Amino acid sequence: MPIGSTPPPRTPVAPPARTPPASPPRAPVPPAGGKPPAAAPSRPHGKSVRPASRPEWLALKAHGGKLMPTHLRDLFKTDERRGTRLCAEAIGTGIYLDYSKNRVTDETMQLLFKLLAASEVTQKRDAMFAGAKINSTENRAVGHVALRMPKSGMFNVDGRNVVPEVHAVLEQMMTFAGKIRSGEWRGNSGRRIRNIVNIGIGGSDLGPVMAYEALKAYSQRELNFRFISNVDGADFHEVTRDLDPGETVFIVCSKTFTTQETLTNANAAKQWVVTTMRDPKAVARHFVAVSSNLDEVKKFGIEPANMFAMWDWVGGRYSMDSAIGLSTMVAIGPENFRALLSGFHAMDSHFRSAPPERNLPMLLGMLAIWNNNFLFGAETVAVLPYSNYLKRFPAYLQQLTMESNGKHIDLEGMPVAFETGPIYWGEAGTNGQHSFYQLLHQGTRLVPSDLIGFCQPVDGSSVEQHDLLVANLVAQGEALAFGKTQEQVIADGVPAAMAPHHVCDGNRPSNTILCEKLTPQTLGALVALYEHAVFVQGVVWNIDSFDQFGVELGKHLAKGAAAEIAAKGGKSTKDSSTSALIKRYQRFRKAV
Ligand code: G6Q
Repeated sequence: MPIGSTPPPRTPVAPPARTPPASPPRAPVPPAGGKPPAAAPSRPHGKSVRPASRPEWLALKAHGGKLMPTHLRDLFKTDERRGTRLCAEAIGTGIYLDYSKNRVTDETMQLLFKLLAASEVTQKRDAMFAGAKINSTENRAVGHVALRMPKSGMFNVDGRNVVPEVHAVLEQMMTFAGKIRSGEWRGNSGRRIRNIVNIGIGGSDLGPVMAYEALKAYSQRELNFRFISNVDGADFHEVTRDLDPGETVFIVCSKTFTTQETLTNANAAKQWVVTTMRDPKAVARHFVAVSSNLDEVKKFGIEPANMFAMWDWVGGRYSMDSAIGLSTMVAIGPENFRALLSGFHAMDSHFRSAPPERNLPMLLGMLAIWNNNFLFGAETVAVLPYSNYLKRFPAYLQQLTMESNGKHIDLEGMPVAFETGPIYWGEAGTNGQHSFYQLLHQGTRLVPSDLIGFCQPVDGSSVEQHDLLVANLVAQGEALAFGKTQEQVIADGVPAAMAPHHVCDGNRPSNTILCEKLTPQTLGALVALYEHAVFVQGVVWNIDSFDQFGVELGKHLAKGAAAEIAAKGGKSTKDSSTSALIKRYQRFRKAV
């Protein structure tokens, strides 16, 4: 069967979307612990309609059903210009999005834009940029966009423009970064600093690690950058085992400065420095902090002058461009860090001004909703960057997307009646091609993919080698969309009996994000693209993308478990499984 013809009837696409029962008016979900429901959070944007009851949502549901049998081969065959029409560029960011390999028609896009309008995405976007407390469950403004505003920018939190404070911290960061990079900042024994170790976890780790890896080619190579996040002592041990504390500065990144893992590792580092250097005063020259909690920072022994402020209106997973990015600035230098911020800001401006049909975050966000809620019920999204420098980008995006939109309760405190945030995962291409791509091409599950690539290499790799990398990227998009028909397989000489094993059905959607070059500016724009796409999805689903109470439950229970492990005997307050595991652990730990 030639490419473009109707797919065989047995096309193994995704299982039908899980459709939760239609939602009659439901009572708000009571909080754990049987306490009476808290008062409904105040909503800054008036009353909302439940998303799945909107006529625009229902129209998309019906349209999705009709489009289900359509193959991308047919869509491309009937519109020769599809590949140049269904794409958009964010001018000034170097980012181009080709979304033509999604199973969408012009009608689909129109219906998605109608849902976007009915969900008041632009109004809520404007409310975010105006400093409204759109994180309503925590009654907080969502101000990461203020972190990259120029000095003349305006972002009011509780009636105060915070942009001057942002720039004051940036100046402080630049002074520190300059001193480390030039060698002016000396360790306690007068030695030059060669190692910078970031201690933090979650939003205080994933952004810095990803940015360092992504922009390594721009970094000052004689400086060593390392990252400690896990409370597993192995992380601290392996990171520090070959370092000289006299040449090492620790950046303790913790917005709250109460996070168990970070404080445990910071204390281990302090003990290591003080013991090895035999001087408690060494802390002053070997530790700086990024936090919003001055009291705890002082208690730890770090001088207030060596603390870089952040604010409660910046969420951890949205903070890589705040002082949490101090290690990034030391690595790539103040000028490159400014370029990173300008990339973020360029995408912010694009998000605020481009019409939906040319607005990259809106397109990416609405297409994710289409695949997730209407066409396939796709449960995951594969992020496939064709750049080895972006190998930590999937992990970074996992937190951004899943911590933001992994919610089942809406802004009214009611369970949602549809799937929300999909599972994000991925790996740098071409490595993934030789492992899990098999499932993408021939598995029973349907996995939409974001293929990310760059037109120019940043390192010393040859043009030929880079051409090969990009050839693989475009070939994968092609293979996912069009597959290989039975006729093609047989024409290649495969015996008819074996042909089914060789057939790739195709019709698997992908976005291709093709950027000019991986520069600090492009990285900023790319991250902001996903930040805003996540925002768009959260608004349409009517959930709070900026809280993370699920994460906090784990933090709380770990404290109780640690107390039971440390206690000698006594009655367990845990369930029989947890308590038996703790007892078994205590028995064997003692034996060791
Ligand atoms: C991010 C989350 C979470 C947070 C970490 C670290 O949005 O809130 O990942 O970043 O728990 O918190 P601290 O920075 O307060 O240590």
